[in-house]
Amino acid sequence: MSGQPPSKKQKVEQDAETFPGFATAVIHAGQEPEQWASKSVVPLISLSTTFKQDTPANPDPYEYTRGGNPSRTVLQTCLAASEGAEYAYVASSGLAATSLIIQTLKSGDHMVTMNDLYGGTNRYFRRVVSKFGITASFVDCTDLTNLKAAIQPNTKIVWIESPTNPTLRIVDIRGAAEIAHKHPGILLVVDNTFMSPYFQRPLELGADIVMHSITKYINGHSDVLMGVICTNNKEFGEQINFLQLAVGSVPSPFDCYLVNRGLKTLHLRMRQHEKNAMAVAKYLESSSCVKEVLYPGLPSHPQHEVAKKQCKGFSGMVSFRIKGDLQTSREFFKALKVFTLAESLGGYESLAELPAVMTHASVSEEERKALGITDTLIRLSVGLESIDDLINDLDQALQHACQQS
Ligand code: P1T
Repeated sequence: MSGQPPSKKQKVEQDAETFPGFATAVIHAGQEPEQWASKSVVPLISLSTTFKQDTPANPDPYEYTRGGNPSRTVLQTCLAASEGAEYAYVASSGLAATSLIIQTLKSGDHMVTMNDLYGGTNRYFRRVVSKFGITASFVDCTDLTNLKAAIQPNTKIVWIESPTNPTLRIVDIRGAAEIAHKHPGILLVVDNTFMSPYFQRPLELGADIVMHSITKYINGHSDVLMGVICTNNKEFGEQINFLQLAVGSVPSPFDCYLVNRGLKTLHLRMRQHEKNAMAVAKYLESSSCVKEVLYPGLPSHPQHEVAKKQCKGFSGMVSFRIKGDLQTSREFFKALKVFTLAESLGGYESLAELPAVMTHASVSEEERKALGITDTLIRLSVGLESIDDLINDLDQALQHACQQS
């Protein structure tokens, strides 16, 4: 060390550490070799569905894998540490995690939810949850007065996604928590999938529950479907722990092993996703074939200031509106060579998709129109490839698409 104050560049790199000790937590929390007779440094995959008991009804500590499993415990401990939470519970998909949270409600309860949600979450709330006597108000929570006005005497949950999928709207999480907590018994849930715990920790902003589709950034390798629920609320955690056993939507030990492995590089991956996404967003803003770029890291984003306050970075998701029509979008996808046309996000590989007909096809046309999910809204999950290759790929595909239209 020179003893000189850090240069601006050094400072930016230091700031990239986000939460103190994050990297150590995702590498070491829950991984103690002493928990295994072999002192294995890499956690074991415990495939057994059942565990020997010395006397009847005396688990020590495991009994049957649906209720608990050593590989799951390793992962849950590590995930809890990554979110700064006391408790974490995994489920067999992001939507399975969502459904466990909803199963803590009962008929007659009400929830307030964001109008702009992942299409599958929207479909689950509108077409499944509604059948069980639970009502929901879908409101634009980017304006907190809408959230405040939607609360009813029987409201039990406020559910937000921030940033939203696919329009990357940002909700002021601190503000939402303040409103929810004015009413005893209301819990604020944040779907933190797009940010990962590396860039955003909603529990520290006042949320009660964090949910992730682990399938995305946390696993990061597009080879596992899984979800997680993190909380500091002991009573709520106990209910979810019970539901894991009672409902059974738990992931396999092998999948737990894979996610635990992916988690070790989350901090490194997220930094590079963000670097690449920022470069892509700036390139898109400069392109004459692009009408609008939606990326919370750009000063042009309507909630850029809120994002700066509550996130430690802006992640790797970028959406944009191509000039033209559905055919222009189709030509763009056809010309892509490095980006792959596919649903999902958060893996090391770059993906592109058309939400209106893919991830959000189940959202009604009217809702899509109101949210701006049109035939020309394209969503990118910017991966970890060489940035010049990503930008060149987008550039040639945009030029091809613009010339055709
Ligand atoms: O696919 P699953 O693991 O069940 O997660 C559901 C889910 C929940 N929340 C958000 C914000 C999500 O983006 C998703 C899944 N999303 C996609 C598959 C997608 O391409 O957007």
